[in-house]
Amino acid sequence: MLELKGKKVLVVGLGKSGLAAALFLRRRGAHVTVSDVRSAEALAKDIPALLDEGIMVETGGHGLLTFRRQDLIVVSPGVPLNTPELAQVKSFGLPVIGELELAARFLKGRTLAITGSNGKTTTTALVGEILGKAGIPTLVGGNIGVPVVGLIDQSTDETWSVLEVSSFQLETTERFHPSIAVILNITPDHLDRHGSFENYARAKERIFAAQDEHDCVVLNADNARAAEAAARSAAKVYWFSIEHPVEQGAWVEDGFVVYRPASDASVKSIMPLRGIPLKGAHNVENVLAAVCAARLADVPAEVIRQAIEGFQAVEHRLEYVATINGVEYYNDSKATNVDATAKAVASFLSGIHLILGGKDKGSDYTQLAQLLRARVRAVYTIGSAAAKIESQLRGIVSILSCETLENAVSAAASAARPGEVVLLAPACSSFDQFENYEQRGRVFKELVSERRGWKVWQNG
Ligand code: UMA
Repeated sequence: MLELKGKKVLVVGLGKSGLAAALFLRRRGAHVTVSDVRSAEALAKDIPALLDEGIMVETGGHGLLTFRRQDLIVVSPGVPLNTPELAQVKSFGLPVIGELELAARFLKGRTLAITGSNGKTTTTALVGEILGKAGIPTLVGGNIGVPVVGLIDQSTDETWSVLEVSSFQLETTERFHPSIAVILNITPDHLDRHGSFENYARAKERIFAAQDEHDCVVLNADNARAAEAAARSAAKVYWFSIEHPVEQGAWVEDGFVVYRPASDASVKSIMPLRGIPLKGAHNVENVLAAVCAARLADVPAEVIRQAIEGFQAVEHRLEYVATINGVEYYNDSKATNVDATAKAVASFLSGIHLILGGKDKGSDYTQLAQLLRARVRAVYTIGSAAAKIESQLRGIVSILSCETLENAVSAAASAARPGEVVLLAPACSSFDQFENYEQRGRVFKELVSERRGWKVWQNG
């Protein structure tokens, strides 16, 4: 276990992870400093609690001296490792770990970790639900919004921690060792941070770096880059596929989700596809991955079926909002990359009014061209990525430049006819206009609700 007592530890970034890590480190006897680029005013709500605990706080930028005076640096996932101060102290040999790695050194019990470019929050929530229904002491956290250090005190030797882990978190892991690791898919995302698709994919593969032959890894047989990772894994490999049977793992056969624990074992039916309450083929993949993971954690098939049938869509993931004047509104604010948007669009056959835009991450929006042509009536652009999206998609689909989400909802609602869909699946991050994707999703839902009020008032 990592010795913290009396150690000087710097926490970089004072978001959810940084706050939780700083308080944890302090309770374990470390001398803690927190450094954040935001101003003291912007961080005002958290600073008093930190000062009360005897934690020092540096705001408005990172000071090289602050970084140099430490024994250990714990970095928040959103802080790039090429941040100059970090890069410099790293080159001096100072240990730099992330909040996930810190937590992994103290978390008791076993870990089931889920990564992927898309679907990881839904799958994490679903697996957490299944294990909980099976009576297993389960904790759920990670990129889903709950820092993993916050789970440590509740964990026991019997606990399964079901963790959503991102490439940002995996970049700084060393001994993070899940008993079961899942890679749902690897498609381009966060290229601005990782520099290339291959760097990003390699960060994802770190999920199984510490695993051995006693552990399991679950991979998507239909996603080329995720499947390729098998060659570098020391763990037992299980597969899932919506296209064909797999040697060991889960797939779809004659309208049923089926599972086979080993190539020489018999195939067991888990549930009918129509029992899955979530929209879209990508959610069938998420269910297949969850079935594999849960079977590997020894959950009986019947419990898995019941838990899946009772599962509700997670907020901001293709979340149904309302039907107003025959037009359905869906909030997929979590579609923060091109692939996620493609999956959301593919969940509806036609008549889609699609809200796209936000902060660009170096994405190629032309990859949406075919789907947009076939299914989307109009695109409504918002945010700083609008000009790039418009230039890449010009001539493919009708595009209306809206700047704000408010304008986009209003324009889409006016244009949509009964039976059509207004879909927020922006393919970009939210940070240019919103605090995060959750706030963007909430604002969308409020704007939709206001329209409902307006219509009622008009009719009345
Ligand atoms: N900051 C600095 N210096 C920098 C950059 C940022 O000081 O160079 C500061 C910011 O001013 C801010 C803080 O760092 O105060 C933010 O830290 P953070 O971005 O790590 O945010 P947290 O609130 O700690 O949230 C993080 C994850 N955020 C990111 O990975 C960007 C959350 O995932 C996660 O839920 C949370 O930890 C708990 O584990 C969000 C996310 O967008 C949902 N994840 C990406 C994704 O899903 O695509 C990976």
